Amino acid sequence: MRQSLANEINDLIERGRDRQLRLAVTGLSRSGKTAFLTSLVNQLRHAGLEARLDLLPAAREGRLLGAKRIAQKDLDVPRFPYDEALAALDGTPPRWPEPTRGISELRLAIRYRPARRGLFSNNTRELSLDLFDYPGEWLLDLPLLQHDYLSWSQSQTFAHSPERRALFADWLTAIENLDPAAEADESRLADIAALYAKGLGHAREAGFSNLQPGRFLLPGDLEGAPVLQFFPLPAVAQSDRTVLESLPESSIYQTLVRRYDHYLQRIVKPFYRNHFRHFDRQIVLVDVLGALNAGPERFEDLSRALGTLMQSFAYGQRHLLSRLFSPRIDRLAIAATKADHVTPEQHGNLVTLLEALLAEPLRDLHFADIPVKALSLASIRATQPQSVTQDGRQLPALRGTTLDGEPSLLFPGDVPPQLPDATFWQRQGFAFRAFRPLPRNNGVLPHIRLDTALDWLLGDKLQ
Ligand SMILES: Nc1nc2c(ncn2[C@@H]2O[C@H](COP(=O)(O)OP(=O)(O)OP(=O)(O)O)[C@@H](O)[C@H]2O)c(=O)[nH]1
Ligand SMILES: [Mg+2]
Repeated sequence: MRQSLANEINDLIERGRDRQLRLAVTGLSRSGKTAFLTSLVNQLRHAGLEARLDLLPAAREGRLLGAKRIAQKDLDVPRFPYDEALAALDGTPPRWPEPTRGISELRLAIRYRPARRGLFSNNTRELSLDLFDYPGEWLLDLPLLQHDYLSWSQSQTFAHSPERRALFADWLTAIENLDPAAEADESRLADIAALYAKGLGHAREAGFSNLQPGRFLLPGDLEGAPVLQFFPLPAVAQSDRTVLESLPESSIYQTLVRRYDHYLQRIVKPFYRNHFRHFDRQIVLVDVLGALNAGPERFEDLSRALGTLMQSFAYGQRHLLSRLFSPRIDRLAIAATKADHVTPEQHGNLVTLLEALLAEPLRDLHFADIPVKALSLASIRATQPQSVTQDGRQLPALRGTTLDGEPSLLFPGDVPPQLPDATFWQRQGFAFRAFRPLPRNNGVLPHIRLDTALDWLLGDKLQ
């Protein structure tokens, strides 16, 4: 206890001196968090030497001296597998880093020379940057903190989505005649929970994002534990709360309530308390192109998932969650990742589309007076832009190598500048394929605008 108080005080002093920055890299699964972190470490390691960070003034002015990984604070959290990620990217053929299965941490010491020289003109300074990585699926649990079992059940509607209903068909059949007041049967509940988890898995494969609880998709060490054996009961939406609450302890309803509460108290809350508090800056990574590729229903689903997710971050004092999160994030970036999937003249549209997708949370952030920058980036480039001549006209195209090793030259399509209407999907849609990452150049991962993101997120601390 005393030790942790000492740590807290130490942290405060460090932050007071402007020497420590905690950056939350937030994004749903496959949004590009691990690629972003890997590239961030790689660029900062090579800053001042081989890295191309012209849009970061400290680098451009030759003041950024590089970065080094240092011992992290929480010794019981694994270290971010940077070397493994690089080994995959350096492989023959180059591979993308593996999807993340657990939490890992990273602390970087960034060394720089201040812009204004003081009395001791050659003094260098250090900024320590704390980062952590986690499976995107787990982030989806954040909105659960705003719900109790009943309101969560009520929020799980399937009525408006025939596609979702089809994906969850087995589970929906299993709960059709389930009486919440009936005596709970352990093995039956376990079977139904397994069907629910299977439905979530199908929905994820089909490209949906708004999937809860996240641990059902990636249980980690909780595989098979009863705490993961619950599911919503959409049928209770019309029921009276007091009637439900007076059901016996052994009823299905009360059993599910207990498990949900346990999940919230023992899994979700500690996860956020230990890892999502005390951030100074945040970058929200969004795979806009992936959602565009997947079709209209998934696109709306992503917008909803991000909306509820960002609402849960208490930037002000309005939320119940402000007790869990300190409202310290004073600057935020939102980024459309994998921008190298489209030709450069589409990047502007990608940003306005991202802003449209996040319109609701952006309004809240504006209200809370939090400065936000929207941008598109590629943490690790996989394509090269190239112009091709067709019918005497110069057209932009992309050259890359598909994951199967096929060289490919294509124009992936126009990105709509606003939320697309039905005609967009009918007329054109959008199609991109995954490409192999490009090899490192002089040890540095090729990127697009990672320096812009770094400048916004930590440039002022390097002055
Ligand atoms: N072309 C391109 N593809 C990228 C880029 N960043 C990520 N990707 C692709 O997106 C996939 C997911 O990226 P990750 O960084 O693993 O995503 P994540 O957010 O860590 O995902 P989880 O660990 O599952 O939560 C990668 O395997 C790549 O195929 C990029 O800058 N350019
Ligand atoms: Mg990851």
